[in-house]
Amino acid sequence: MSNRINAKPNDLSAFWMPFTANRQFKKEPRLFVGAKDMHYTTHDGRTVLDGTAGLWCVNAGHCRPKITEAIAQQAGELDYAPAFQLGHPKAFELASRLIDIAPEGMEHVLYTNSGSESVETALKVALAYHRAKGDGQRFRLIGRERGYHGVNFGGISVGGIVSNRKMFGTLLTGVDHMPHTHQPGKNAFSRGIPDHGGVDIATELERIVTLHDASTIAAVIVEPVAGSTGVLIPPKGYLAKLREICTKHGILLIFDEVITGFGRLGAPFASQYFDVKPDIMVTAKGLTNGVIPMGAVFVTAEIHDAFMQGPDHMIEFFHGYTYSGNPIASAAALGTLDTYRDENLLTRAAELAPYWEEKLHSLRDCPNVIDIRNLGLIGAIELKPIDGEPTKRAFNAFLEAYNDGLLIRTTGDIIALSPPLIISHEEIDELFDKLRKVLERNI
Ligand code: PXG
Repeated sequence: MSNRINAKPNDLSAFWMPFTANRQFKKEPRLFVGAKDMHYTTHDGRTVLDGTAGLWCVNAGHCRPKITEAIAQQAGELDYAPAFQLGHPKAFELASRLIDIAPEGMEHVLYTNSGSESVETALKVALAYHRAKGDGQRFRLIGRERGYHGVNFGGISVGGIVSNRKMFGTLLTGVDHMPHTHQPGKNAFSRGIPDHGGVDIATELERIVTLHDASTIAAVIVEPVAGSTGVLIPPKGYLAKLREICTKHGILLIFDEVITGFGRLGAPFASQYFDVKPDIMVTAKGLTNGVIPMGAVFVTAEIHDAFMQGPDHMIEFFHGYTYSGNPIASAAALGTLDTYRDENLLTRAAELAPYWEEKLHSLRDCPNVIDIRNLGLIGAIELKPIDGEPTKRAFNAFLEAYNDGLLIRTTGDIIALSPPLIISHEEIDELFDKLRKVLERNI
């Protein structure tokens, strides 16, 4: 208690920051104090071009009026309504609006507060669906190497990132992993969808099915494009083949569209972009433009209807959150959908993609660049690691870019780019000019 008296507003020590090199950060803090459209303002008064839409979420750009007004209005009208056994109009309106833009076949929406919770919700729906159908022996969940599905126990269990898993014990049992789709030997510097290996890599799922028997497998979960582990674009035919194998064996296919959802590839969802339909779709981030925490899980009528049995007064699915469909989050999401609709943002990435691709791949001649990949308004530049110091080269690039007024993301020695979907051609030029200058310093 006595410490409180000494608490200073600018003391950085109390906040243990997420996924951050805390000691480095606190020696040399980077704080944002404002944002508008494509730019952040830093605590030392500089402007930074947002090359990553925050953390892949601010798809409509920053501080957009329809969203901020919707939030302010809702906060003064109905701040909170209990989520269980009661409701409020905007949560229903939002679900209908979401179904309107969702891939055909998605008919119902469950709300969460983050991508991680959306993943847990999807996995639980999958297990409970099979059980509701009398197929409760289907308990296995299949993920993929280099998959990222958030940080909760289900998500790290099906995820495939060793540093996110190794500290946390036994995780979920009954989980297996498919191989990742990254084949730099064959597909380096592919423009858009890589040509090689898609069907063969997907067919590895058959091997896993043979090992465990299809009758024990509930669901397969993948990101249509793996984002966090460095933008791994699925090679031609991969997702369609996964769909075919899952359908053949009665296994549910879950698409984790936390990054690919809400226009990132040039269609509302990756499912539409690739023309492959999942049974369950996981979203968050762009749902509210990142402004208020919220996620949504989409399911087919078949899945939903399997739960609708027993007496009417009984709860059908024992799952949900205090903040499921929170009024202010729902209002923020509606303001976001209005903005996307009015500015055609859910398809804008398709128009920008050729220019984006050209500019991105023009960095091929920069020092230490060993691969470049892209799809929609996503790009990645893979750098040759510094001998004995993996991740340092990309982290240096991040720091230098930040000092030069450009926000990029790095993972391992990969630079990931995913700007707001409102970016102009001139801002794309500026982004790549700044990045070229950083890379040419041979960091
Ligand atoms: N699934 C996917 C595919 C994600 O990308 C999550 C689930 C979890 O979402 P929450 O809202 O619980 O964080 C994510 C999150 C990065 C980066 O730079 C990516 C994420 C989060 C933070 C940084 O790659 N993805």
